[in-house]
Amino acid sequence: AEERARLVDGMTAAVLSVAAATVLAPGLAPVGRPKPVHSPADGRTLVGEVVEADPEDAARAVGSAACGFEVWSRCPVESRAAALERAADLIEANRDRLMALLALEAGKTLPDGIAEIREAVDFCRYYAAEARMRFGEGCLMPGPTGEENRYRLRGRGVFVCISPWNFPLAIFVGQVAAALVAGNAVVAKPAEQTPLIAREAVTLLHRAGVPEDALLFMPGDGRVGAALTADPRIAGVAFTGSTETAWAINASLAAKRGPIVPLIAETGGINAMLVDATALPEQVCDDVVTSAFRSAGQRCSALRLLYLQDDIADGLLEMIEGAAAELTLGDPRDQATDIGPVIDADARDGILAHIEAMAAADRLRFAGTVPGGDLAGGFWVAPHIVTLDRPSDLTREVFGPVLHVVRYRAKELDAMLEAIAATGYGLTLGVHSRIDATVKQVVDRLSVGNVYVNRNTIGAVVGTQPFGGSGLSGTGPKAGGPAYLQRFALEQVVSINTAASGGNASLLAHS
Ligand code: UN1
Repeated sequence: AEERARLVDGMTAAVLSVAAATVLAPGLAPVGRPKPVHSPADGRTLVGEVVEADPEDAARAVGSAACGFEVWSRCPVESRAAALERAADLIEANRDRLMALLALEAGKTLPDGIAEIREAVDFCRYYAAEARMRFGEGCLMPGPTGEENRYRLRGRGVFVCISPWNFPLAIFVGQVAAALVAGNAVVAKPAEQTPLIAREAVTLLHRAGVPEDALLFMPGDGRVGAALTADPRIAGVAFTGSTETAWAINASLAAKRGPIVPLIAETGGINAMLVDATALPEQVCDDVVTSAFRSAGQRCSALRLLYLQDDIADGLLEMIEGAAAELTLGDPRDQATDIGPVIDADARDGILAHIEAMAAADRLRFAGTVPGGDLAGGFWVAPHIVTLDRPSDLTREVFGPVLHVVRYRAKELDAMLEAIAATGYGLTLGVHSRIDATVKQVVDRLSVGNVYVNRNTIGAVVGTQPFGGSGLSGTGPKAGGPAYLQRFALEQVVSINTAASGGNASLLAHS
């Protein structure tokens, strides 16, 4: 217990006095009143302060970034990639401080914190390697003698990156790193709930060699994001968050500007897992608990709707409830903690309202317990299991540790697949079956971005399991995959009459 207390105190001391200020232009001191940021675990530990941006300052940030773009886009791809690799090294070197911030500001458990830092580092290194292969002088296309045709990728201009609070380091860094290495300048707007971690990432990227005017920082609420995406000078938007916000950004891009710019959106899901009677019960139990309850269900990849074949449903549900009852909710800095708080009071109230509605309809089957004592003022939602008659009873994504269970008979499999397709979402899907034909039938029927067979449905690995969905779940391309950088880039083909030119390939060298 003493060791535990020392660890907790040490982590708190490591980050106190952190400040996140708007960066609208290099060297410009922020104005505005600092706002305190408190830990979601107890609602009162002061993590640091943020000076938020004024939406009216969006134009200035985009203007600074437009100047930054002129220089940054002309840097050889090798120096942009090298800057990302230095940023990866710096993130690793600052691991303890970042872990502490992830626990304190975002309520992340230690295993989730470690995984998130790993993912941020992987994004930097992966996109650096991808950029070296795909950008630069470009590739020669086949063509007649006397002519050189070169296809190349370049930055587009100023990208706006809007990131979520549930991966405040990994997704923030992933979006920004991709946009930067492709040759764009970036105005980054972190989630309102997690500006301090994002500010640390910006500081490390600047220290790694990204010029200050190639990466501007505008913490604040949705009005800041709306002002940025309405600016006619921006060249694209990368967004991860709710489907509703992606919809609004899309509408704003369409309405407010003539030229079409890309929107790279990664949004929500009503993610399902199908379990048939041939599945291995222990494996299913472990994977369901991990997918539905770990990270307090605050992942867009998390499991929401579990389909159990009725022959095995009772036994499995008992096992799952037993395992859920073993989970410890508590201080995210404590090694014994499995699940931390949800992000804020609004999140908690929304999830609890859903649970209450389910309880009123007599659907509640299991409820875990929340911590009290020092943590009573935090934002806690215990794991819950509810049963539904029909999958269509769940019409929206509930972003918390609530598992909805539907039973099906073997002959209803097709109808269940139709029901999953009918949600319109397509992010993650789990299948537990030892019949190959069933797995194939499920995988082929559904247009889901990431399908997991006989395993859990979270924690996609950069470069190995590119991540992202279709339909209401996002536009693609998948983050951490080979198509991602291209969407941040402008394609250009340069056709040269070599006989009438001074040289050939050297014309485009160093671009
Ligand atoms: C998100 O939750 O916003 O696979 C997306 C996973 C994560 C999900 C990130 N990469 O669990």
